[in-house]
Amino acid sequence: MARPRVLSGIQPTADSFHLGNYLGALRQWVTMQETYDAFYCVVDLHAITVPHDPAELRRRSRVAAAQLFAAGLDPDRCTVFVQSHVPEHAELAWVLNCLTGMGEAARMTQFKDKSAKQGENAASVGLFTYPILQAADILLYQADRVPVGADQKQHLELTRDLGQRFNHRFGETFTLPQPHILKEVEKITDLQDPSAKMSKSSSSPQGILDVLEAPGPLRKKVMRAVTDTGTEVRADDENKPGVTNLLRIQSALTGTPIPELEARYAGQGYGTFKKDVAEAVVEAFTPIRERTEKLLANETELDRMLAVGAGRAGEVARRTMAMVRDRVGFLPRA
Ligand code: ATP
Ligand code: LTN
Repeated sequence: MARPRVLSGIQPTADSFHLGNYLGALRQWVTMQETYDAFYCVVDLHAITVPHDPAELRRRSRVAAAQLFAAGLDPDRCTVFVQSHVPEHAELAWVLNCLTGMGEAARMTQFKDKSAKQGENAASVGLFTYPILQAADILLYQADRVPVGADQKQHLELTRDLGQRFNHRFGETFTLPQPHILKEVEKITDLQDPSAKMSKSSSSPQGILDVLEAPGPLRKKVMRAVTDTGTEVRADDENKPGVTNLLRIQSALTGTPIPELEARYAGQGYGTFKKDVAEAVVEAFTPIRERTEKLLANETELDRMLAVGAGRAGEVARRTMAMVRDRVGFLPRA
């Protein structure tokens, strides 16, 4: 029997991925390549929904791809590609745009947040239709599972709704995907503001742990992370959100259950605990940073790996799109 399919994407909108991307998404991508037919893309079409610089986008797309390989995605086990290399993403997005209600799109909370940041009328129409392009990414590959962080739940619901609507109107065409969200790491928070998710577009660089950052600054940021009143290392989302976030990080990185960590640091205060968290982060990131640097030193080879990925992704995408064109009623090209 064929393996179930997985697809996910990540935006090349920063010079490095951060710990939230790594724990919330990337690590699952690496695990899932073993048991799924996996497709992972650097979503550069999504990255231009906000103002951008072309040279920077080109650089960041390569840095993003290099980090994916460096984190453990193996081109022999999964397909890694750049979204704009497969034009069917934009083509399917158009068809889905025409199936989406204005009100339905206007309810997306990420659009509301991001457009509010830019000033109401400054936001692009592309930002408005961002989740519909995301639905196209997923449906194009007939994905069964989509590993993401908790912030993507609503976009996954829209994807299922659009897939179902298409199937209903035009005949069974798309697999309806399930989100794959790991509860323990679904929302890693900002080290300076434990009420906000760690985010590339966050205002405080002190609150973000970047995968490509040097050990010195990483350690400093963990040591300066906002903790809570008291001295007890204990998980308590309500009263100790800062410490709880660090416990989740430490537990995910070392594979030690949280109760065991609580027992280990009992009576020791925050200092020793934070030092150990910092070491766990440095240990996880250092090999990825080193491999990323190596991959970036040979752009020709990196671009070749991405071309192989685009070739494989394109085959699947063209198959789905041929079906979609026919079902929608577009004339075949003679
Ligand atoms: P931005 O904040 O600019 O939207 P981002 O940091 O959320 O960017 P994305 O490229 O949008 O990064 O997300 C890539 C993946 O990482 C998604 O699956 C997303 O859900 C996940 N993710 C992002 N931030 C976190 C976080 N703080 N905790 C858990 N998962 C996260
Ligand atoms: N919107 C997503 C990125 C994304 C994505 C996808 C995730 C674009 N296309 C397809 C999963 C599947 C985000 O993480 N902000």
